[in-house]
Amino acid sequence: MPDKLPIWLDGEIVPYENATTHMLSHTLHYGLGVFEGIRAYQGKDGRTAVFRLQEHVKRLFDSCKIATIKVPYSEAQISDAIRTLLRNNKLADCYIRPLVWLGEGTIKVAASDNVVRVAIAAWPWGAYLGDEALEQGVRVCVSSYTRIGIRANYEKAKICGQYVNSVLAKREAMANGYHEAILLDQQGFVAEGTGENIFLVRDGVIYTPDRGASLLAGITRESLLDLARDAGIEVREQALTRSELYLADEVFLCGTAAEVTPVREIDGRIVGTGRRGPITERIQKDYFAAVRGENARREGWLAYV
Ligand code: PPE
Repeated sequence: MPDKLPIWLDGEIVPYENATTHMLSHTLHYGLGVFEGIRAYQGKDGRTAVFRLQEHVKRLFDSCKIATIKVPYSEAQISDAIRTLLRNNKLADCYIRPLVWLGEGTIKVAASDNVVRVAIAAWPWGAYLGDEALEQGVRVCVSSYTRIGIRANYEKAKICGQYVNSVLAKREAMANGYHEAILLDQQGFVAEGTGENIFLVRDGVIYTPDRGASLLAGITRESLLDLARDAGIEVREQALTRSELYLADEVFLCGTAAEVTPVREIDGRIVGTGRRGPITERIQKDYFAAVRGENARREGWLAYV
C-alpha cells in the first residue's frame, strides 16, 4: 500500500490525509472515472525516468474521451504534475496512479455538471505478483468470468467501472489458490489477465492476441513487441485459444505493474519445462534494460524526472 506520501490533487500537492472525496462523488456510485498505471525507474546513473510517460498520459486522455469526461488540464500539465510529484516526494523506483473522477454535483446518471477531479498518487511498489514471480513464474487459471465483449466494454479505455470484471476474476483465482486469472473473450479466444496482457511462445515464435480484440492493448505489450523485433524474434498478433495456451513452450504476462512475469502453470498443466523459458528471460532482460535506460535505441521511451 502507498506510504503516506503527499498527493497531487486538483492542481496542487496536498498531504496524504487531505486527498479525499465526498461519498456523493458520482464515480463512487456509477463507476464513470478513468485511471492510469505508470512506473518510473532509476537508472545506473542515478537519474529517474518515467517509462513511456507520453503514451500513458495520452491513453488517460483517450480514456476520458471515450468516457465523455472533459479533463480540466492539458496532457502537458498532467505530465508536468507527475514529474513534479516524483521530485517533491523524492521517489525513484515507483508506481504512479493518476485518477480522473466525477465529484459532487447531482446523483443522477448523466451527471452533466459534476465537477471533474484529478489526483495523482505515487509510491514505491515492488513486483506486482511477488518477488519470486519474476523468476519462478506464476500459477494461473482460465477464469469462469468472461472478458466483457466490445459491444458493451470500451476496451481501449481504463474506465474504473469496467474493472469489476477484473476484480471478480482475480478474487476467484486467488480464492482457488492461483496467482492470476486469464479471461477468455465472448467467442472463447484468449483475451488477457485481470491487469496484464498475455503472450505465448511456440517453436521460437512469440504470439499475442491482436490489439483489435477484447483487451486493453497495453503499452508494455507494444514495447515488448518492439523489443522482440529488435532481438530478431518473430512475433505474430493473432487470435489464440485455450488449447494453444496449454501447448505453449512458454507463457508470460506483461503490464506496467506486472512488468514481464513468466507463467509456470495453467489450469494444473505445466507450461513447457515449468520454469522461466529462454525467450521469456530474454524479453524480460531487454525490458528491464530499456526501463532503466540501458538501451540507447529505446532512450525515447524515457521521460527523465
Ligand atoms: N490489461 C489490463 C486489463 C490492464 O489493467 C493492464 C494494466 C494491462 C492489460 C497492461 O497495460 P499496460 O500497463 O499499458 O502495459 N494494468 C494496470 C493496473 C493494474 C492494477 O492492479 O491496478 C497496470 O499494470 O498498471
